[in-house]
Amino acid sequence: MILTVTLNPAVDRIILLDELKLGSLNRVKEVHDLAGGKGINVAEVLTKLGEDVIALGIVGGNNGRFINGILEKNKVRADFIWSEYNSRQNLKIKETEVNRETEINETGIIDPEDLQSFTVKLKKYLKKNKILILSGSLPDGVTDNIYAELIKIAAENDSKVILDSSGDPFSEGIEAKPYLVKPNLEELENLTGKKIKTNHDLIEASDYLINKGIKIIMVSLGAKGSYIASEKEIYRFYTPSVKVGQTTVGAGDTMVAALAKKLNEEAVLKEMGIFSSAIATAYVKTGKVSAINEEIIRKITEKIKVEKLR
Ligand code: TA6
Repeated sequence: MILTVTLNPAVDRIILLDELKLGSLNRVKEVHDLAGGKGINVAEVLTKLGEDVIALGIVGGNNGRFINGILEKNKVRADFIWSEYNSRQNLKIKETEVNRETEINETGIIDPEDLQSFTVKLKKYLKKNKILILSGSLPDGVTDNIYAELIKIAAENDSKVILDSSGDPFSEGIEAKPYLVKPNLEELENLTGKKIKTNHDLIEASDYLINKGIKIIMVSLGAKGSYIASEKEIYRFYTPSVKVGQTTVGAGDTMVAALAKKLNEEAVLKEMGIFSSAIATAYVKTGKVSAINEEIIRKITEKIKVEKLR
């Protein structure tokens, strides 16, 4: 079974309006509330892909009950630690007239005791489950080295970790040598301190991480496709351009889910890269996980151009 960890889950409140007028009264056209937070989104995609997965993390309050209820309704297995604090709410403001999306993500907060209870539970799950996905930001109440600590615990249990985060939690996590990381371009530039404009820059940046002990790096390049690297092989994928169905927010989570599925199947690097690129493109095209099906994935896969760089 694959484990996902969301230390900072969220109710994603999607607000649609014509155009946001700052400092004025805005009448909302539509509101949708979703269970969110990166690891939770990954668990939803893995469930849709038919994988055995369980969403772990720390939730609380009415927002926590909402998140847990949505997962139950969508038959996504979860086993959360319950905090006294209400889980956060993240806003996604979609301006339909100007085709713009703004994310306003709350910080979130948990109690240090919640983290201790979570770690005890995680250790029990790691005895039998060997793929662990650590995904998303950290709430207040958690230090930036938590991902590094959880990666060390996973290593003691011979579990492979996929890390998808940003900032200090991500850079500190990388020092603990997770098996696979999935930075976007900006996160990769922040890690290496260098601008990335060419395939050569991408190779240099991924080798920087490989030399730190990371086995696989998958970089999402948005509309420019994606890139996957290991010590032995590197591929660049050029995905077909698609009209954005609803949003690009969450495409990275679908890519992580697809990588975990292929890692679990012990697929070769090229297949991991093609499948995860196709899934992320399918998500952008359809706008929701529930609309992704084998036919869409097959059609997109056929149009992906592959460039072998090593
Ligand atoms: O990628 C989409 C998403 O998981 C949304 O659910 C939204 O809640 C956000 O990302 C959370 O990301 P963060 O980095 O704030 O944990």
